[in-house]
Amino acid sequence: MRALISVSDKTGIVELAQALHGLGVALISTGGTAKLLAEKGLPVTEVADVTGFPEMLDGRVKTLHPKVHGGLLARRDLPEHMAALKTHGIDTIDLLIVNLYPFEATVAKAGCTLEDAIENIDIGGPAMVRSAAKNWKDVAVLTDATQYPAVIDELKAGGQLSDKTRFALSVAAFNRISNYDAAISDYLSSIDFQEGASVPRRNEYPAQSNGRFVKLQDLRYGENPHQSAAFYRDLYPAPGSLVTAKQLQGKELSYNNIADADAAWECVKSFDAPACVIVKHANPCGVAVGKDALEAYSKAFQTDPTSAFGGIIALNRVLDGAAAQAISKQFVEVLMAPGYTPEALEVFKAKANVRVLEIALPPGGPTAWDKGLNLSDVKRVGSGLLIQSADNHVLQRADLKVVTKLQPTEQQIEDLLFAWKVAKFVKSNAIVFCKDGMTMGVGAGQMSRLDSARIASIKAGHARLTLQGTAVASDAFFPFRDGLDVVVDAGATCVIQPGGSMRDQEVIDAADERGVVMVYSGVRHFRH
Ligand code: 93A
Repeated sequence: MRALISVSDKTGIVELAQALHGLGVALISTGGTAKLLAEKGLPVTEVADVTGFPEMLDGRVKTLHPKVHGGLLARRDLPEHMAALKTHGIDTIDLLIVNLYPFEATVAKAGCTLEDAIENIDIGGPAMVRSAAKNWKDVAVLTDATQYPAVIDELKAGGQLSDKTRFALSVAAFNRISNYDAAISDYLSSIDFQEGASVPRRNEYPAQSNGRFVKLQDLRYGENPHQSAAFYRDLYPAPGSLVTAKQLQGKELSYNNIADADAAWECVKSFDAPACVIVKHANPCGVAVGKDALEAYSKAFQTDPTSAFGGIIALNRVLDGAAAQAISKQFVEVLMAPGYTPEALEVFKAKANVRVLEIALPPGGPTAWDKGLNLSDVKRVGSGLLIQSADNHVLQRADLKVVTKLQPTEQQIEDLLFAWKVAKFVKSNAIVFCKDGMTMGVGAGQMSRLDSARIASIKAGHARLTLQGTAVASDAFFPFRDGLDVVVDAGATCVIQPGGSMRDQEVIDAADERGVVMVYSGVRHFRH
């Protein structure tokens, strides 16, 4: 039996080589590894003596030779293969022990130059590993020091390795190569290339992350207890995204907690002013801005105190003691904020179950942070995937087009922009009544826009809020005038909607007839 040993990480290699030698295995090795083994008194043949070629190009070409790959790839059960080996004077290699140039560790070091990274891309090692792993029926390949003891034990016990062991080693080898290649591709994708820069500038959040995910945790169960689930994050998460959160206290997050927390966080971080968002079943049931966290929360809570029970609450300001006191009066599942004062943390210490998350807000403010990031939104359908870019459209004041005779007041424009911002985070069909920086009624997730409008006003009634003088946002156009009539009947005096219906004129005429303002956003925000 012949073994080829070529390792960068020499951990445990001497012991392994000694054991193999004791079993009568002949050893072949590359420069550095051969030197170490020879120093330990082991008989070892240099690969250069096997190939008849010196290691060249600074070691870039050491083992890339038919005498190596022929010895690894030949099928022992095919006489033609064995005859070809004989013709070309090639001996079989039955055991391959390789670990690769430390690419991952090299690029993890601060100040790593591009040149250093490139030199640490192993070519010959993975090539041999692939050859051996492909020919697993005849060749065993070891790619990690943790595999050495069991292989030695098995060889000592029976003189050879089982098919099962060789197959498992082959699978592990291909997994290693796949991770290695992904690390190279991820590193190179992260580089913001600049001529002449030896230490490359790296984009912390490269657009390209190979769709790779890192498991954060197994979850107790999925949306329902009979479903299993786990939580993964992107290899390079977007700054300020939920996966970057630190849990300061409370019970373990559940699948539904995480889904709702994401909705609340995405919504609250779209506001500049101090804001609070309360989410239940993936929909905001209260959103408000205020002079501080306390006022924002108090207003958001007023929208729908019934639904807020057991809600997920997100704020875009450091939570202070006063706001914490107010929030602690209600049953809250998850609390999210960019920070907490010691007083606020003290308040929640007494409520050990409340999951308190701290998440840094993304740099650059609500409208800047996700630009240039290739964020995508993924939905599983049957055995397929639907992938789209994230809905990161931010409506500007200048985008508004007034279509009615009546012009909006300054206050109405403010309310309309606020309502539009919220509607983007409400499941379709979304109808959102707002006034003075707070939601007054939210109609979500109905199959008919009319029903969403009716539900929003019913809910306002339950919360004893008057809809007189409110602004309404509709996430998609009104196909008929009836939807507009419902919101105006409820008290709305201005409406924002995308426009674009065949019956736009009918709806504009209705708005003029009812004496309300209507503006077009020109964009739609379906959310399903
Ligand atoms: O530079 S390489 O890509 N070219 C090769 O032909 C080659 N063969 C083995 N790197 C190559 N190796 C790698 O050298 C192995 O994967 C291992 O990591 C390392 C061992 O070198 P040494 O025995 O000289 O320390």
